[in-house]
Amino acid sequence: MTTKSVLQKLRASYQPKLPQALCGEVKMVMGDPTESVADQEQIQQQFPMTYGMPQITFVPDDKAKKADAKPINVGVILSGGQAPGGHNVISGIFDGIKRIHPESRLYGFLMGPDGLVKHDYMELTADIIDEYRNTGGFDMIGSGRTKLDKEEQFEKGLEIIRELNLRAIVIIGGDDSNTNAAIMAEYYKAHGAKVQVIGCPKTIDGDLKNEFIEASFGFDTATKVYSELIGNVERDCFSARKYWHFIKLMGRSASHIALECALQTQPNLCLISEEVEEYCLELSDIVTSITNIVVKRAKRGLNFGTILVPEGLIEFIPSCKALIEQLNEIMAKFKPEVSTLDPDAQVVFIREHLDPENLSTLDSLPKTLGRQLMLDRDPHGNVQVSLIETEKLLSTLVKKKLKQINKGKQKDDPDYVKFKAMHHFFGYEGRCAAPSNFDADYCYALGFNAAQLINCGATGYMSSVRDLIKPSSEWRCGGIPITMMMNIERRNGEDKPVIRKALVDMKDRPFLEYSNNRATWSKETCYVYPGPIQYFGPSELIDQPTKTLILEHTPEDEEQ
Ligand code: FBP
Repeated sequence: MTTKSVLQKLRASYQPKLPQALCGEVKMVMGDPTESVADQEQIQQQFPMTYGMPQITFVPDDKAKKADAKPINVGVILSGGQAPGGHNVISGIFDGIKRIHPESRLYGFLMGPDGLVKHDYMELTADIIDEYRNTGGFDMIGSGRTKLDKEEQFEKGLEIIRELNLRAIVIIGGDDSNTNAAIMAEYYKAHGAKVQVIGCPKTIDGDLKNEFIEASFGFDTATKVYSELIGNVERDCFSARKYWHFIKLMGRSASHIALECALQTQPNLCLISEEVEEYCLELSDIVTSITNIVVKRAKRGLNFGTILVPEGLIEFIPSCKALIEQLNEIMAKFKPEVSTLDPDAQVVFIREHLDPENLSTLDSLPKTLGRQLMLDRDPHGNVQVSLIETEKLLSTLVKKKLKQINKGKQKDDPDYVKFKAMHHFFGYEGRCAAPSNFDADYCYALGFNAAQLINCGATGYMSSVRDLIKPSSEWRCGGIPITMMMNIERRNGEDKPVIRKALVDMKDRPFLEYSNNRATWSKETCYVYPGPIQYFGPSELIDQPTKTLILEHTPEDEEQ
């Protein structure tokens, strides 16, 4: 028996607010046939059975006669990195299928997609579900990053699906895992296996979003946790007035997390990877812009500051991007050869296969960074950016530049630029936090909605809950065909159909809000201290969604 904190005990009784659309009997409304966001022909060719399906919307239908419902058995998989609210998606599915029929059963596959292939599972009964309601983490059944896209895996899965008489599998994951959900749905449909596959949008990174999926769950809570921490660092920084804090933030490729945290905490600088790419900024340009801010503040006696660095930055610096792309190709192509070599021999081998231009980029980077770029990719072919210490790289290069600027000056000269750096990486600190009210409600609705999608026979769909800045009772629920979000991208040295990642768009309001304010925030000290997530109290304190969501979905003329 584990000891529970007071908050855990009180939070267990929180009843997530269910959208009105899902409170009683529902009617399914089908939209028009759909198309993928790009590369329509190729996507259609690869998904002949599930391409073009209509969008589904659920509307309340009190007059609907309860059909002769049968029990539904469902299997659930948590896939990829942890994100606050995963347990509520599972409890939503559980309550959803139990409402359809009290004898329905839910099975959790253990430690991610591997659990399905290895037939490692547990039945999730009411007492287990109740233990985990409104809690952070994925520890109810564990998670994993195994890529689920091979015929053998699907066939192994089918054995246990048949044994447990599962009507559906729900995959709770990010863009890669939901891409695999679509591949799996297509495979089972094409092979006449009567099992449905439904995806749920999870990732703290916030990059699984589009017109129909307004947010991935976990982004709200994680950014609130990081913003609390950044606010605390800023206040320390403003109290001591002697350090520059370089704070790297998770988020893999996209800079949504860094941007949201910047909007919440108003640091002196927030680098946005997408902007770096747009303006073809090289590492030296970034270092110059940071140094300029440090020097300007120093002139006003402000030898301190806070800088947010998105963890994927390095992949967006054009020369580094070209280098990483070629490294990805080489490492995928020569995987068997490279894996037998010791680390030093691996570096020699890879260097020998690089183009001269990429080799010279590699040589211009500090040795440790070069090594970090050559580390193993994750099972989906991504560079493990959380292992790359960009925050330290930047502060070291700024220090070097300041050394030149300070050359010939004494430390007590009035124009000597003082610079002491501190480093932080906030990522794992936020992924398992107790979900905010927003994530607790949103996740529960996603799960409950997934049960409805299963009940209406959908497969290859993502659970979609929209109108998220409205009160949760007004949220719109339904399903979006996963193929609709796909395009073709280069992965592991091959062209693959994948869900298009949503990067920060510089025309969108969250970025514009930052760029309109950044000059003031860099010069002055405008820090905001958001404090910890609150779970009890007035609605304005406990139910606020992210600034990103509000800016993206509130028409400008409706803003107060
Ligand atoms: P998902 O895309 O699976 O949600 O994971 C996101 C993430 O938290 C990234 O922000 C981070 O770069 C990565 O996972 C870290 O991966 P790991 O947990 O394997 O160290």
